[in-house]
Amino acid sequence: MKSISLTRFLIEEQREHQHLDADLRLLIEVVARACKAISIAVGKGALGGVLGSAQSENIQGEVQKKLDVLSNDILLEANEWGGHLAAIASEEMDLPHAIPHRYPKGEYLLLFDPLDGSSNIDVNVSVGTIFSVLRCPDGVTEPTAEDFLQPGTRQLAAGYAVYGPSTILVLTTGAGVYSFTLDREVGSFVLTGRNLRIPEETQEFAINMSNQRHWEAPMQRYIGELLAGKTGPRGKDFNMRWVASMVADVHRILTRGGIFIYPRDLKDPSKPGRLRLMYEANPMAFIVEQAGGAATTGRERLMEVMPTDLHQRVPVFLGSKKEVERATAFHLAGG
Ligand code: AFP
Repeated sequence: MKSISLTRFLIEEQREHQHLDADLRLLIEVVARACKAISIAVGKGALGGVLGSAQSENIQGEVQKKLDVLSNDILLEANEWGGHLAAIASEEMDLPHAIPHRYPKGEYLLLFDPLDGSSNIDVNVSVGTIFSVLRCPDGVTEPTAEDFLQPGTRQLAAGYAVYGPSTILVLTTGAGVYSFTLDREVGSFVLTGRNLRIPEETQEFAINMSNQRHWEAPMQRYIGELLAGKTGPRGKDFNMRWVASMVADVHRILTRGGIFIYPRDLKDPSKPGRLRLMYEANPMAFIVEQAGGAATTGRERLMEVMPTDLHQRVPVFLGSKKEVERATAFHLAGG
């Protein structure tokens, strides 16, 4: 069978679907090109001098790795001059990045987590890039943080690249989920998965169990049932996986099902969760829903959360529909 490049796929999508115009197509291609550059940097590891800390902190107060900073720079540099964007927001930057005046501006807003799972870089475990695309509100020429505060339902495209044994780009523009594997020799992303579907049921869960003592009662109840296995109320054994790179955990769920949970944590009541709504939760929720799964905060649909802050955190429950619905029902019942 003839291989289909990302470029060809996008051009054909543009012909068939109204929702993909030339600028959005260009945007996705540029992000994919930046992901190739990040993939090369990640792949060089110690030989590229990219491991270790950058000796700086991001807006979240987290120590930045050299690759966090490099990946952010690669994505900014690739995207600011093409004329397709109105502004860019990144998990690694306090405020949105304005498009320099010397370049034309477009109508899209791009958000990204340039290198998700960065605690895994130095130990040679999969990391990734997550991105989301929104439309700049009408009439806004100099977008500020407020202009990005749109619910996930308004996303026009979302995707991630996972830098694992192979580099895979997963993409949705609201018409199903497609995956592309990087052909390293040719330097091109090739379509390798069409209309990906997450099985509705699963026997696998992903959670950081070390936080268990800080969880709310509904979480304790839900996980308790899974851990009880065959002889418990669920009548079956569950397996557990936790990579600690959301991209890798979500990619596994997209491939073979499962539920991913980062719940609210009473360890620090000021933080309603660990993961960022705009850079991690919303794009992954869009992908998961497009693949037939579900994504909630434990209490409401993730993509309907009205953001109040560019860097806000949320609890995340996503993956196989029936499991997410069960965990959510426990939370709504309050026990
Ligand atoms: P970083 O990109 O800041 O390393 O965070 C990764 C992440 O947000 C997400 O990818 C993981 O699921 C989660 O953190 C892992 O968190 P724990 O270290 O608490 O397990």
